[in-house]
Amino acid sequence: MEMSKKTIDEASKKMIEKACRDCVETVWDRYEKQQPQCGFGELGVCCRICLSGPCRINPFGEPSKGICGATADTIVARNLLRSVACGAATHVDHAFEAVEMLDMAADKKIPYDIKDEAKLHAVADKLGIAKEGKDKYELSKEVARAMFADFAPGKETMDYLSKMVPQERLEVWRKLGILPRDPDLEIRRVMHQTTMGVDADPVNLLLATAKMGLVDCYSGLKLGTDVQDIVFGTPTPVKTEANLGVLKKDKVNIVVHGHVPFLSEKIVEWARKLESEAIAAGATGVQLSGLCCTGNEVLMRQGVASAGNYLSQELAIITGAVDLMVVDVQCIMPSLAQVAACYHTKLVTTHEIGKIPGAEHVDFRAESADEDAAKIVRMGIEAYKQRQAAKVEIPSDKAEMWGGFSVEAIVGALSKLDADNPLKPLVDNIVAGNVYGAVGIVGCNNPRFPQDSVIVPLAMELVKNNVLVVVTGCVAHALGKVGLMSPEGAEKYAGPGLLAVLRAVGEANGLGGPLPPVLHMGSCVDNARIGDLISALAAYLNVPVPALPVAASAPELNHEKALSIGTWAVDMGLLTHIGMPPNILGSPVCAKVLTEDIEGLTGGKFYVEPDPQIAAEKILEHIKAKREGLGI
Ligand code: NFS
Ligand code: SF4
Repeated sequence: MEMSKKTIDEASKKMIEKACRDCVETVWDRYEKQQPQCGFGELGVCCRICLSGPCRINPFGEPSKGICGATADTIVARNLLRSVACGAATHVDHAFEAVEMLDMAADKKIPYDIKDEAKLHAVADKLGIAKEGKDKYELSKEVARAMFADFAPGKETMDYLSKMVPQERLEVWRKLGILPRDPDLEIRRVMHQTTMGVDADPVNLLLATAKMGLVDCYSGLKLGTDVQDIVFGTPTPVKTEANLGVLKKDKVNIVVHGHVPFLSEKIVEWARKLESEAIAAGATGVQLSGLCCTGNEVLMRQGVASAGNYLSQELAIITGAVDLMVVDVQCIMPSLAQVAACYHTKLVTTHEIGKIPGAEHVDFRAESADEDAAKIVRMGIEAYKQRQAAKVEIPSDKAEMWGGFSVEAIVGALSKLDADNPLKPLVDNIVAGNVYGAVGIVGCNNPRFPQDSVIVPLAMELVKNNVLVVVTGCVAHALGKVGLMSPEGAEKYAGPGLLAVLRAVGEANGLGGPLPPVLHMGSCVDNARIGDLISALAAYLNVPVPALPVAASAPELNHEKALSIGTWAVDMGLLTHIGMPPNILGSPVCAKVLTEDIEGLTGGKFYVEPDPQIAAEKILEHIKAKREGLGI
């Protein structure tokens, strides 16, 4: 496999070459060994839901049905629904743990405080909880109870949905019959609905899929984001750096990887506290960096540098300079244990559901978070002493990257232009055409695409055409590395209209330069922030969400989570670009409903296009049509 098929990132290229020299297998080697991948699986027409199977459908003839009689449409729709439900389950589980943390923090049972009272008050207001006479712990307790109540049966739908979304969306979803009751019931129901001999109707299965998108956001993304803001603080703009060049030769390098900030925030705290022990061990200090979404969480709130995205996780270890990588859940390649074994790197798992043979497991608990985090950081300092200098090669590549653009931070920055009506300057500029529209680019890397090769040109093209880009997830790391998330990136890449607006906001905020043209809104869970932003814009303009000149994109989607988030984006009424079809092409019905018919129901639809230039054109056309619809 040629290098150009693996990545477009210079640091990655160097480390892939080093992997070859060091005889270390990487994701691309395994990808190659999997070729050709199973055509039935790719089309989604393989079923192994019951023990009569596995069954597979021949899209060109016989067999046209599984042993039970299930058609390709049924099998594809069932498989998709299960995937989306699994994506939703990860976010719901993450959010549930966060609510448990909030509840324990309110009882002062764990060493986490309630940092953001303003956010706590904002959430309490939305939920209709009276604040008067309650301190932050009492109020947090009530808020946590209200959140827990969303996991119990008895309501038409979750409060976190009905009280948080535009009324117009609520009506659309009610009419479609896709309002979820509670997340656990709905996920359980999907398991039931998709087992052998229950639902054979692809349209009914696709409606359940749309419902899972709502479970994903309102019992997952939004709930998790709000709780994490309450506990750790709502992000504000912060400057840091991105790419493997952030690793430091003379420091103890600790990399956090995974998703949940309850672990990574404590690691950050203890890495700072134990700096003197690192110095005593012969290093000049501790250098922390992050991968994937937990990297985004600590980047947004603590300014921790980004080591890279999904496809860089093995490469970080291949530098030979990572002393310890600590992981929790999701997107962690099991191969990390084998890669770490080729170096001195300590790989530490921390979550009861996320163990990897070959890694050391530290049972990280909220109650003993300080002791556990200190222990892990000390393991890193110990490992540093074993570092093999001859194996260390850190690429010099890195770029300035800004993060921390929560909705609150964006509104705060805009309020410097208009204190009474902060959204007005943005909307006025959209109306005037200086800002042509906005696109949320989110999601993963996938070895089917050279790393970042769809993400980067797509973002470049949109920014050049005066589209404001907001990002989360692994896309943020990709665009940070190429300099699109710095003031300099605005000067270099933004179209003239957009640049003028970014300059005006930057100047009003005393930044001494423009805002970056690509705003980092956080982890994948933080996609809820993008939802809040577009809801605020729709409310300001008094139009339904699908009328806005905006779109969503997951150019290099990989995880089931990307599917559940994308489904929610379609529920929101957005054109949702994806770089590849999610194993559905074996069903003409599913493909047509998801890319065409659903638009008549929610206002949104999926659009599949692997070529970033073509995708950018289509997205720009879409924005143009929406602008015309608004008469601007
Ligand atoms: Ni999102 Fe984040 Fe990255 Fe994809 Fe994985 S880290 S939660 S799923 S691969 S963007
Ligand atoms: Fe085959 Fe039907 Fe069983 Fe699926 S549910 S494995 S199609 S018999």
